Amino acid sequence: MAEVYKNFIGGEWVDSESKRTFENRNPANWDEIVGIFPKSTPKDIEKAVEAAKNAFKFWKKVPVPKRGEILGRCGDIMVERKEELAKLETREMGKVIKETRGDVQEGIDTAYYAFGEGRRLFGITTPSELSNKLCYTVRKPIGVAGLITPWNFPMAIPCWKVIPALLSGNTVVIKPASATPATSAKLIEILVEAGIPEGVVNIVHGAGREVGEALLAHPDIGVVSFTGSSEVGSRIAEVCGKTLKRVSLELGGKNAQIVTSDADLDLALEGVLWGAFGTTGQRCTATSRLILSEKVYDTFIEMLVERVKKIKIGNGLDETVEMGPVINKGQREVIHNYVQIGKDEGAKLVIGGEFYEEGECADGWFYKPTIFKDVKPGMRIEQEEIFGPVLSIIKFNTFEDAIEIMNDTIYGLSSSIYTKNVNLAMRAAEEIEAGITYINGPTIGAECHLPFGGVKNTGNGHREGGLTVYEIFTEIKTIYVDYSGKLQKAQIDTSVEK
Ligand code: UN1
Repeated sequence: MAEVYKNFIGGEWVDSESKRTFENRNPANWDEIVGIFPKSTPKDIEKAVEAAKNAFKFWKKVPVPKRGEILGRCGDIMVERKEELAKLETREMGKVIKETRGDVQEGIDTAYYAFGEGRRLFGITTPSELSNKLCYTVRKPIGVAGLITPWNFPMAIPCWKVIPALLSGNTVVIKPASATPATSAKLIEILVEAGIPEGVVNIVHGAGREVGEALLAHPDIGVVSFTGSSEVGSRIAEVCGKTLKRVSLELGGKNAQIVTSDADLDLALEGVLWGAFGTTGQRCTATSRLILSEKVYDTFIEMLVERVKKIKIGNGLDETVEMGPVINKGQREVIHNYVQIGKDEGAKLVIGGEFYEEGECADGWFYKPTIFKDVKPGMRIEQEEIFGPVLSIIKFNTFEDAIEIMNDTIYGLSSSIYTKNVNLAMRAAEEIEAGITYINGPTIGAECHLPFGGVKNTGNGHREGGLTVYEIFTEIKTIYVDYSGKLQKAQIDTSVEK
């Protein structure tokens, strides 16, 4: 039975003023309706922002460790409800249950990290150039945060944004992806149960074009955080630029794994399988390219294809299934279209490249794990983000070539190298242009207490996660305290008194 959800505005669960609704469905079984949600309008956004603006007046004054305690309790509740949340997430997003447990765990980690950070949130103290004067900085909240989240991590990414925004003392209006709104609604429920006061957190469901735009454009929103495509990100930056809002963007990727000839090939194989086909390739951090040494090219591809043939595909609620469907029909068409482009460009399709016409997998948006070899640098399948289970293999000769292929993209989120040669590993860490480099690990698997984000068109210079996320959600205030009892003039009183 489909559950009916509402918006949460000013401490109350309410319908949209439009009275209209939309539904979301299970991508593994399109007949199954997961939930029914309010189809909101800019008027609902208006109300949510107003509630958040009022709540900001007191929330900003709550001591940070107290805010942290509430967020810690949110982590506790998520621990208790982990299994139920993971199941719901698999139903609405499609990824396999082991992965949705991981997604919820990332939310829990983020909550506990914030709980600890609530007792730090450090500023700096530094000497003054004048005597008897103290200089220090504190972190202040910005105001109302407008958060727009994607469908591929329906729990982790909302947590990455909502939790540090709240710890910092901001109030929040979140618009989750309309493909996966149920998990985010549960997060709000949990925050309320944990003790977040009314108005501090608000959720408005609906389409990006209608409610997302209204949120961005609202003059009372102080900071926007968005994860999604570079195309939408650029539009968001434009809208936010007009009203000089701070905006943090986490956008596309075309991540690659290099495998050198001396690498542990079995390990590299496990890495690329997990990186390329985990989450059905629908991560910003997914391994979309494999840059393979010519010395191991044929052997490694043979090993890879043998293993890919054995990947069990199906409904992610089955514990034995390794790969679920893609999110919806539209996305499957995008993927299939790229496969056609790859063929037309002259890349060699070695496995996959089709969807299921019959059997259980025909009930949802499944796509076979797909590998192209002999992909040449510059081909569209080598350059453009596909966001699906498609891996492009490119051959390299020298290490320098491998790095050049790796870096020749407009994106720069994640990257990986498998090698036993410590010099090559360290050179890769130094020379790869990306926000994240893994040595002997796949391109996926970021931990919540480390900075997350990328260079070039992957974003606009911010980093979520770790301490760096607090740069996004706080303003720094510099405080000078002169306890000399006299007027001291900086830059003017330059003499050193005895
Ligand atoms: C994303 O791909 O949008 O590192 C986020 C990872 C996850 C987060 C990915 N922890 O793959």
